[in-house]
Amino acid sequence: MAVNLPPQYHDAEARYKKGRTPEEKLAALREMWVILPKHKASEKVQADLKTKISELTDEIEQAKLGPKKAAPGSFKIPKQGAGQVVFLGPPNAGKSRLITRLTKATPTVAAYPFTTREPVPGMMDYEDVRVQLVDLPPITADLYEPFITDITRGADAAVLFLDLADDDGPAATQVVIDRLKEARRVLVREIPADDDPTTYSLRTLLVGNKADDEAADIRLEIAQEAIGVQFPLVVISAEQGTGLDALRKEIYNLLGVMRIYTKLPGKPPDMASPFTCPIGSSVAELAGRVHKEFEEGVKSARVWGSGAFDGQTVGRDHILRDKDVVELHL
Ligand SMILES: Nc1nc2c(ncn2[C@@H]2O[C@H](COP(=O)(O)OP(=O)(O)OP(=O)(O)O)[C@@H](O)[C@H]2O)c(=O)[nH]1
Ligand SMILES: [Mg+2]
Repeated sequence: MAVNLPPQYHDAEARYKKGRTPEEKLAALREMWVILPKHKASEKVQADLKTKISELTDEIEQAKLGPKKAAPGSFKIPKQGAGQVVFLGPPNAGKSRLITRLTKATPTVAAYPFTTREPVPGMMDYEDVRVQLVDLPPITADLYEPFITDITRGADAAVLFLDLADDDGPAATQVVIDRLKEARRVLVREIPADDDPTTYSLRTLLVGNKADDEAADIRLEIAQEAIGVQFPLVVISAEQGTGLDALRKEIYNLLGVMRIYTKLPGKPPDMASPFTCPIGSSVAELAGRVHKEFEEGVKSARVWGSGAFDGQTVGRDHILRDKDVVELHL
């Protein structure tokens, strides 16, 4: 779908390109954001613009902190699988223990706080897809690794930890939420439609861990009043392995993606390795996932699956549904 951009947008874009300082560039980007029509056809442009605004805002703020406090090397974790989900939480809440339960990764698990110092990725299997989980260092009022700001921008969603074996658990999780907000990372149940481009909202699932503790119920009640209402909640014991099936499903759901199986003409579909794309994606968007150049090139498709579709030919703008089988015609 083509996006018709008003002439003022192009003027602002020219100012962005000519901008000599990050501040000038940011001002132009903000103008572009205001002018940009916000609808489905412009989603890609919106996303690119948001990323640029967010990156520049971070750059300007880190420069203000001076070279010493600015982020050292960044730890970029290349995305793999259906999406990337970061683990955020206070120290000792069981983030690393849970990663060892859900993936083959082996970060150190220890009975003292501040064990994890660097991001550790691992792949979680969920039915026929894989989701990338990233273990991170803890966040407290005094400790916030600057690279968490970078990593959370790249992530698709977050799991926020609540330690049900610690009386200070609910308060410690609230500190995590507040500290991230200072870094313009906002944990939310759903991304708001009028999302502020200078902040980065992350869809978040609250995980109450250590449900095996004898006073876990009381702490859960306290937490539910304070923070439980802000997010969907899953209660687990990483140590005993309870609640993990429900958790896998909720983590996958957080990504807001659907699975599409592709086939070649005259061949059976490839049911072993589906493509994943955002719920509501069109034939053209799926084609772009299969191969970058296919997004422009795809003309039609045959679709099996959703309701009435049993091999019907549809256009490139046809919206696909979860578990459709699709044959792309270029
Ligand atoms: N009782 C109980 N203990 C748990 C559970 N999950 C983790 N633990 C223990 O809690 C301690 C901390 O676990 P970690 O996984 O290292 O915690 P973390 O959140 O990664 O900690 P940092 O790396 O310091 O942020 C360890 O002693 C774990 O064995 C659980 O479900 N129940
Ligand atoms: Mg850890």
